[in-house]
Amino acid sequence: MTKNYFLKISLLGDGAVGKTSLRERFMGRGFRKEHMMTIGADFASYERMIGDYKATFQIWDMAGQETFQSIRSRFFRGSMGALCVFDVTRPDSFMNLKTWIEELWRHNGRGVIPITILGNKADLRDNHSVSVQQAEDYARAISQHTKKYGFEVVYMDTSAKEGLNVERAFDTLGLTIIEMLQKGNLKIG
Ligand code: G3D
Ligand code: MG
Repeated sequence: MTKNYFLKISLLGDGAVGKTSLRERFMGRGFRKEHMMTIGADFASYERMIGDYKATFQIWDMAGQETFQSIRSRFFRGSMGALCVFDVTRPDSFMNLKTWIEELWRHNGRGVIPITILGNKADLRDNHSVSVQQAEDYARAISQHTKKYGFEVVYMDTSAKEGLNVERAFDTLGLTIIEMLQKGNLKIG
């Protein structure tokens, strides 16, 4: 019997960058979600094969409470990895990722856990947008720090609207978490 990996993944980033849209695009609209009122968040589960691995994604999404610091720290508790989302047309949402990621690592209870950086709304990219080059440089800089924890950080352009790289984003993060679990680099429980 194949082992089933349980993956608790958080979606983080400023309001309106497209977190909920990415999740809906990944899981389809008919999924069941539950609301955790105490932390203003929804979570939904989704089973899926990543290559030869069987994975159950439990995806946590903030229900419009992105600006409340106290809620943010509780939201991250128990995460095993995160998709860190900004909107390519809003450079401020890119700048703010630094704070989001610091909070994730401080409050999840396992320390420096895997992340993937997503520049969403790539379908709207123009000359004023955050460039792929800028975002890749940022991911490379963070990787210098995370390498010693056993993983590297990748950047992807996404579009929840057009479906660009949506499955690839979740699978890449999922696979990184599975490899960390296999190597014993991620605390469970
Ligand atoms: P959030 O969960 O991060 O707050 P949402 O963001 O998923 O609610 O998305 C915010 C708005 O951006 C929504 O528009 C949504 O349709 C739009 N959006 C999300 N992803 C994309 C994308 O990849 N491309 C484009 N063009 N739009 C996107 P509305 O108008 O419904 O508020
Ligand atoms: Mg949302």
